[in-house]
Amino acid sequence: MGSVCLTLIAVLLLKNSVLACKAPDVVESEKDWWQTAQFYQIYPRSFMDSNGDGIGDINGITSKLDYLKEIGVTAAWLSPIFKSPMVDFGYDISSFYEIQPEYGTIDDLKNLIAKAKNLGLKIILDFVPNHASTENEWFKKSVKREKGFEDFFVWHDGYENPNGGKRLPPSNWIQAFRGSAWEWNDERKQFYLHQFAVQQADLNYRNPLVVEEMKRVLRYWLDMGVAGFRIDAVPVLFEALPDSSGRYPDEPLSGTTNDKDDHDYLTHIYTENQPETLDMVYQWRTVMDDYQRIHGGDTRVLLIETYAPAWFTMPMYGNSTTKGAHLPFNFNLITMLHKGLKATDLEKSIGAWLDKMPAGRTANWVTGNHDQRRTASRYGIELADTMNMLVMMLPGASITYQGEELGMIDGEISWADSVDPAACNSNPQIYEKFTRDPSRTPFQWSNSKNAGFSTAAKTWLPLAAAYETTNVEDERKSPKSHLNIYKALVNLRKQSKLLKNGTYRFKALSDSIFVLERSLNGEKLVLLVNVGNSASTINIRDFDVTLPETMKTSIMNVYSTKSEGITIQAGRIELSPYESLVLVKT
Ligand SMILES: *[C@@H]1O[C@H](CO)[C@@H](O)[C@H](O)[C@H]1NC(C)=O
Ligand SMILES: [Ca+2]
Ligand SMILES: [Ca+2]
Repeated sequence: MGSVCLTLIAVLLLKNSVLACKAPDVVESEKDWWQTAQFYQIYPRSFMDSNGDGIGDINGITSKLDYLKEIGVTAAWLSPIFKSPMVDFGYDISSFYEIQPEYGTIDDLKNLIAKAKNLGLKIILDFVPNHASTENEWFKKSVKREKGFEDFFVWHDGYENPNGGKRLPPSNWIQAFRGSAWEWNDERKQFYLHQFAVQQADLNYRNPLVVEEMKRVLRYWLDMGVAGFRIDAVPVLFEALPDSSGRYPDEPLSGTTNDKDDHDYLTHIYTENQPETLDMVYQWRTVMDDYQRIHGGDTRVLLIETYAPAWFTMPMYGNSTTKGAHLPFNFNLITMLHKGLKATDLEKSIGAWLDKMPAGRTANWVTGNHDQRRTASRYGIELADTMNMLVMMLPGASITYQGEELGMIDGEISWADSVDPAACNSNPQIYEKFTRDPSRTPFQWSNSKNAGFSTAAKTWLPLAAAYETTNVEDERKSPKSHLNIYKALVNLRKQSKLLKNGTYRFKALSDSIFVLERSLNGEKLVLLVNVGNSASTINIRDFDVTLPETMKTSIMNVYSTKSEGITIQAGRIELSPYESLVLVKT
């Protein structure tokens, strides 16, 4: 091989050809921006309020772009900012082409995108294709059967009730926020489908006019200069067709709950993960790629929300002939972990993505979002830094939900203060099981009034109690704060070719000790994690005999008593309870 190599160099007279002769795992492939990006989810309603009405807004985000830069963000994804009656806080869109007035104007958005661009930041918008608000003109026209809109939504007569009274819905399907997924419309005298709230009518993707209109929506916002989209609720895009008699199939009982209104009461074989949905995602990818080809500029990305099994999530990346989403969100660090998690759980959940991901695709890591309890509450504040370390050091793109960099915890929202339909459609006894309000409390900028989020007397959701110590201003001052650990991780990630291009190995060394190793050109970086509450002494050369005898500490979490840059024996590393530690070569 060596001589072939030399011959090649001699023949081609290329100075750098020697690289091509090394083993495949050391080729430093050029990566596109999104493949190593640090994505940051902004929940606009709770990020920053610029005009004192207690509600976050676009100008508030613009005023905090320096902060995004400070924490190393590549691209910020904004949860929906479109016109909406706010039944589901913007996920019920009454005009896909307009900005919700309380969030600002189109000009405010243009200003945000322009200022972000000056700082080298990209803005990504939320695309909510599955449904429109029943306040949307499209729905109103569909109710009236106006030409072109007759079949914009999923309509059905339902069935006569043999006992008399109200007509029966077309099938037993249940919506995400409790109760039937079918709602009677007395004007059109038919049921319409809503997989989410009654006010969120499912669009009919079997209608080519809907498909075209939604592509127009994508191009409209691409024209404003956005860098791509996060696509909401993709698995529920298509539903099964009715049979030849026009009857939609009932879904089978799951057997996991007796609560007949709970979405989990049924197994969703007809309302989720239908094959047509994959093709729609591929078509949206074509919209992105065509746009870039025509207008130039950087790759416009698609990040896809898919709470689905791997057999459906992985094909979202595309198949052998057609490209799909750049990044279908990897929710394994949410769905496969729980409080009291063990190192073996980490190994399983990480492996479940990396082992199943098709070759040549880019991984991504998510630990929280606006639909989940806060990471630091779900797994305990002990693991707040550890989860950030994993997200930043595992191969591929990282995704941070606003406040995770601070170790923000859930707010405590009473029944009276609850506003999330997932909570409000239940009752005071059970709402805490369903509510998403606790992770949506205002962002914590400082320990002053309303955590510096707003000057209003009352904010749209109450502040989380922890803001007096967990906030940007205070954490900036403390060297071992969650924020400063996060920033150190980001710096490491930005500087490290190894983290961008290196190979990976990971393993649970015991119930409580997890190790992740990244390697490139003989360089090695090790993340050691103790998820348990007792101290442990380990020999990481048992895991990798090629590791040097001594290594140097780099980044530690708040449970570590070690200092940065000290030399330790790889054969005998003492880890404190909950200690996480990044080691580099001396
Ligand atoms: C890939 O997806 C496209 C679009 O859905 C489809 O037409 C094609 O048959 C698929 N190819 C393979 C190999 O599955
Ligand atoms: Ca405001
Ligand atoms: Ca649907």
